[in-house]
Amino acid sequence: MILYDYCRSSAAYRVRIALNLKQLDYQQQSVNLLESAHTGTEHQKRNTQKLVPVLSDQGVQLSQSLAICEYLDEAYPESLQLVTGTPVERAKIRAFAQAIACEVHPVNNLRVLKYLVSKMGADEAQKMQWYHHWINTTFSALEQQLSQRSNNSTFCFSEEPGLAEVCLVPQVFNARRFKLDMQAYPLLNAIDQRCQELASFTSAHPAQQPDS
Ligand SMILES: N[C@@H](CCC(=O)N[C@@H](CS)C(=O)NCC(=O)O)C(=O)O
Repeated sequence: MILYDYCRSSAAYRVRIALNLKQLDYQQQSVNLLESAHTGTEHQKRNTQKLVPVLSDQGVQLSQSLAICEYLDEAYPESLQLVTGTPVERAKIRAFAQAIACEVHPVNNLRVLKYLVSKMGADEAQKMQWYHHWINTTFSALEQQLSQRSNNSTFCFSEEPGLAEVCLVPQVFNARRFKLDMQAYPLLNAIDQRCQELASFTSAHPAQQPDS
């Protein structure tokens, strides 16, 4: 498997964690977003959306980090499953993951921030305000959701990390990078800290990547 990624891409960070949790071997090929390598013809052949990550497996190139994670669960069912439990439990895990991947991340993505500054005239303070607003909106909801859990599980929904943490940890990394105070979210923060004790997460960290 080849993962086309970039160290600070949080969507690629998700897939690195997923591959590590599932103990699947993969090679990495860097697509440098800061040098706009993702907009070049080579990467466009891999993904017409010109985004990372792309996972190449069995001769096929797959895009969209959540689709890739679900693919890995289906194609490699013998290794740890990222989405587990009853249909209701699985729906809750997916809802948590999608709250981050579909609500926060798209509006805080590099190209959106660039557009805000270059086309809408936002200054640095306004950009930060925008960034924090969208993280706070979803993190408040997720913190509240976790506080209402009937069990007090070690991770979001169970005793093992899975798709929820695959999405949470990179988003917390981004929040800290943009100087958001995580103290307002004690449950999310604690789960992030627990994940940071696991090799699957630490080796996926942006600072540990060959292109960092
Ligand atoms: N929904 C996509 C998002 C992919 C995405 O936005 N990737 C970012 C890096 S985290 C990217 O390639 N950004 C390039 C840009 O914004 O120009 C996924 O989950 O894979």
